[in-house]
Amino acid sequence: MDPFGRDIDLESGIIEGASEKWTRYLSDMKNMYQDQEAVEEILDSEDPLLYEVYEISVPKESGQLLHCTTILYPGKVGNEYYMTKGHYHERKDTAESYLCLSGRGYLLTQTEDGDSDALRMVPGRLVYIPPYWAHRTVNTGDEPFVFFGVYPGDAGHDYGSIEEIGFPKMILEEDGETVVRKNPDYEV
Ligand code: PAN
Ligand code: ZN
Repeated sequence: MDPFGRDIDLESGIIEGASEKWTRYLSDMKNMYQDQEAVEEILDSEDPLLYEVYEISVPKESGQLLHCTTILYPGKVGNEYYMTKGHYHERKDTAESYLCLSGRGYLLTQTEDGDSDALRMVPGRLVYIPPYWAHRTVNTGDEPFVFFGVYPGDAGHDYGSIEEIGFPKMILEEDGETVVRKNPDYEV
């Protein structure tokens, strides 16, 4: 393959040109929110789009780098903000960098040994996800939360354990404030 360039709109996160795009709706991750009554209530009337991911197509091979933008929309399910599913990389020894382009939110991380963290993301802030750390993002603002990510081509995504156990920390709105709380349902 030859070297190439792509244009990324730093506000909207849209990548022009030959990129792949995928989307996630509430129905795709309805069991991952704590307030299941709130989930059912929303799904009775609509199935909101939670986020879109634009990915620049390169071979998913060792030595390549994948680049993508995520556009995570604002909203809540009960008092829990819209979030991504979250995953470990299939090849667990692969890292990832996220650069926040617009909006605001949090990066939630965890390891299989039970370590966890919550890092704030604002435009211009880079967060680094070392190998072996699962990662999820949360939109705590009123605007789309947009970030750019780079990770190894052969990393792959493993959603399985996160679908079952979630993350140790949750980001909630309480009395108009954004708070980081321990996930009461989390068990290793
Ligand atoms: C990101 C994520 C993206 C969507 O590109 O894939 O933000 O989150 P989920 O994949 O957890 O639904 C990334 O971390 N890639 O490795
Ligand atoms: Zn990742």
